[in-house]
Amino acid sequence: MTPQIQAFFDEATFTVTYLVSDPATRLAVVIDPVLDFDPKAGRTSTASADKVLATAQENNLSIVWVLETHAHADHLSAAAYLKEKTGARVAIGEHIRDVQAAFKPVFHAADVTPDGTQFDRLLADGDVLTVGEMAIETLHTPGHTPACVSYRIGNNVFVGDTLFMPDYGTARADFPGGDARTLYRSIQRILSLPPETVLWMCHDYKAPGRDTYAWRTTVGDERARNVHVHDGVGEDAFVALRTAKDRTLAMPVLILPSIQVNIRAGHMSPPESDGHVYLKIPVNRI
Ligand SMILES: N[C@@H](CCC(=O)N[C@@H](CS)C(=O)NCC(=O)O)C(=O)O
Ligand SMILES: [Fe+2]
Repeated sequence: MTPQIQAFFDEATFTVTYLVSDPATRLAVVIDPVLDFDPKAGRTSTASADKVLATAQENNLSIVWVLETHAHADHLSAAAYLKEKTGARVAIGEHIRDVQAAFKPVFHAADVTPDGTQFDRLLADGDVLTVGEMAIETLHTPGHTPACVSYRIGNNVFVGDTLFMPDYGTARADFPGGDARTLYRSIQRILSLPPETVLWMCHDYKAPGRDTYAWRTTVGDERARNVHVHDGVGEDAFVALRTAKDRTLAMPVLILPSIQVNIRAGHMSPPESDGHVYLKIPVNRI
């Protein structure tokens, strides 16, 4: 079984969304869909998600799951929109509960129960979703966030923000609940897969000397030349490098709108008494 994989790159947030389908049954999943958000105007758009829906329709695909690799801190999820349009169910790693518990007080979000019930399915390490002839295995790969998971479908692994392209390195580990040492161990787990395993990134920011975006690599390539974790880089050296780099990074532009929507499985906060929806900016909290 070879899944068909179509990638959609959102240049506003450097995010890659995947439409992965089983050619035999035309059943499909969407991994990490983006809801466009203009923070200057406070306006959403479904243009990016609609491209995924149009491609699914053109190819006669039924989207049955939306899979999140984590509660993204840099873009809003279109999971709720895709669910409304297709009836797909929404799944995420079970440790989303920890992320909800951490952020509920930050946003004083009375409606958010930190039990993951906003999602249709919470995935534990080793859980397998069957979609047509595709077996989608969940690998818990924490470190960037505590709830991060990767999805393995045969020879392909959708790694979320566990790894970036070899010339860029790895994701930051300084968000609440993030941990560089834990990230290193998750990365080693991915890199222990066969060298020909294909790895699909959730983000690409280009890299010095590279002027095109890229999101597909292999375990072998990462082991040979990932600038942060190639073979031979030990845990302590990685932790030192990652921690030093994280000290230089500003918060993502969309972290505040993203997290409050994404812990609600892509739903906005409930409308206020005037019927309108407001997102919050907690002051001096993160
Ligand atoms: N400039 C981007 C940065 C987003 C960001 O922090 N991305 C995370 C993944 S969610 C990361 O690991 N970035 C690594 C880096 O910027 O070097 C933004 O503002 O959205
Ligand atoms: Fe991320």
